[in-house]
Amino acid sequence: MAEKQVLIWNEALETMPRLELETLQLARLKEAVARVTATVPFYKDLYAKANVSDDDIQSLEDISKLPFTYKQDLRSHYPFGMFAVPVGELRQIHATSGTTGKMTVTGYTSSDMEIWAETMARVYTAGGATGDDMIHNAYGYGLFTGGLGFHIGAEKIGATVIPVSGGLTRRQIEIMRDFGSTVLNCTPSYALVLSEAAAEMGIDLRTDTKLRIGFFGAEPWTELMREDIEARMGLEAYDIYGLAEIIGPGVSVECPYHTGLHIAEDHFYPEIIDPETGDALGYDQLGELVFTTLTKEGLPIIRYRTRDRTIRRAETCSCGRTMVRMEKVLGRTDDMLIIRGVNVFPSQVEHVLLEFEELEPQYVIYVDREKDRLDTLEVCVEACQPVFAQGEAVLAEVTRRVRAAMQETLYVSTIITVVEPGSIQRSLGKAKRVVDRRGLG
Ligand code: DLL
Repeated sequence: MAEKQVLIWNEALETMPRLELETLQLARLKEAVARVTATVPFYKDLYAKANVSDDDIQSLEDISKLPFTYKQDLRSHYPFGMFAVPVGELRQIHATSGTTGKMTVTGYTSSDMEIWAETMARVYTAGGATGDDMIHNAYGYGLFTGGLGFHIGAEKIGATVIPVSGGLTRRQIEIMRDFGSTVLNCTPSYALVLSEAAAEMGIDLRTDTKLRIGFFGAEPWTELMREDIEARMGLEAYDIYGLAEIIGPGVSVECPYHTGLHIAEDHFYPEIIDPETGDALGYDQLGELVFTTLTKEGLPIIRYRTRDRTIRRAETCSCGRTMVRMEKVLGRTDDMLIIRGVNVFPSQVEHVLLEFEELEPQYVIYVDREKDRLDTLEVCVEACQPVFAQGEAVLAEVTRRVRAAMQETLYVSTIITVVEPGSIQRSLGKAKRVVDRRGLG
């Protein structure tokens, strides 16, 4: 493989000899388990029931003696029940939407914010960004961790950040061209939308802008999409992964060799397990990613089931980092859909539909990603007979109201198609409610 220019933010930690790293991880793991047992009633009860404690952790493999933490645990302790510090010690709060309409809330102490900035500084540096860069940050600012996570990392490396957030696509193109943006942060699907808008405006992003690096994540994307984005934008595309429960963006990122995403293992301990049995799987085996935060104070979390499916790779990387890599996320073990970076659960859709007396509880969700377009979410649902018989004007009005209710719950626009009763195929076994045509996973 040809040699690449490699920059490393924190050489001492990111290239630490494995043995030293594992010693550090073990010490931090024991400490984290002791801390959550002392400060979070949920963990105190969980470990008492399982009859385990930090004393049982004598090696990193011993982590498998501890029970898992699930998204549902965070939901049932909404909003702050899983926090290990008084709310007043938090500096920032973020949240993501969920199945029951309840959000998953995460919070950061000063020290957590520092860890987040550090891991995001590693991300930028891994992709070759420096303090000289003009960073166009098109991830959404707000409760979503994308915007602010990328923002604090840009500040940390001393770059200039344009906090443009999402939307107003044409204006974004003008900003990129006129301000001289060199780095672009957004979801991969939004990168395609940007490139399409640029073409419509007669702007060639490869020659009319200074873009050179892109950090794309928050949703699954394929190698083909990478090639497409790189060709249209004239930049090098890096995959970045993370989740709000663990820290937000910054859990792992590619280096210039693009042979998987290096995990910030000194802060986030990764495991791969069999999602059915919960048993630990080794390197090179496909399974569900599980993370333990080793250093977080606000919302420490032990053995969190991410539901993301991937493979860990242990071979040393030409970039010199010793941190293990995970392959691009292949999809999820559960049914959560990610539409334009927003998490959507089929059960949320069902919940909205069942509120309408005018509808039958028969529906199919179609997810599409047409070439160069954002993901579309279509909900096809049957009207009940008396409503259907009233004709087009009534159906149009119902459609409008369902669309509005869906937008309010999902935070994403949907196409609603109300069809004749009986026209959606019935199933003898489990109903297939979701047809994902994006070809991922
Ligand atoms: O999406 C954090 C983030 C923001 C990552 C910006 C990268 C860039 P959540 O909203 O909590 O956090 O969603 C987390 O998104 O469990 C994965 O299923 C998915 N995901 C995140 N990054 C990637 C990626 C942010 N690079 C969920 N590839 C995760 C595939 C990803 N899926």
